Amino acid sequence: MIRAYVALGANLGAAAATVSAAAAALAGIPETRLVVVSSLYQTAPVGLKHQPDFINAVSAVDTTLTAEVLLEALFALEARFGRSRSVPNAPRTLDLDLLLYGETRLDEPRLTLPHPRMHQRAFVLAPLAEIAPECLIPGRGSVRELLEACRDQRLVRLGS
Ligand code: PH2
Ligand code: MG
Ligand code: MG
Repeated sequence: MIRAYVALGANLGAAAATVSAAAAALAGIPETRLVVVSSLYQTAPVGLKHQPDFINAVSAVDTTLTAEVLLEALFALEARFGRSRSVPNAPRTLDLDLLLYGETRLDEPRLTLPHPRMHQRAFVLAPLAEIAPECLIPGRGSVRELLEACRDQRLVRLGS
């Protein structure tokens, strides 16, 4: 079993309902157990500024799938929740990102682990710190310390 962490984000439509439903749907991925889901957070958009706030959360799962097959399952869930891929960072009904897959470090065209920007993003680090306060990001450091460094990014914890 590998412990993996998945980031969930949405900023179109009923974003909170979508993120909650998608988190629950992680339990339906084969060979995968949903361990815990963080609270929902309302977060200022990072990157493209002029778009609605996001709803973000992070889930922990235990899986015997490979990272690549787990990623495929996440893409399939995005599609099920109506995601259409337009330009990078555009508003979306659902974004699921594989953040961590055990301690794996990987740099492939389709998949980089740890997620290459997670250590700079409060919208990932705050929910991750909530469910895994002792978590270390391979090559980057402790989630707690990294979160301290992005205090300026606006976010509000909504409860789960
Ligand atoms: N996702 C992005 C870009 N910017 N900003 C917030 N607050 N939340 C996100 O999930 C997010 C973002 C690209 O996936
Ligand atoms: Mg993303
Ligand atoms: Mg994505």
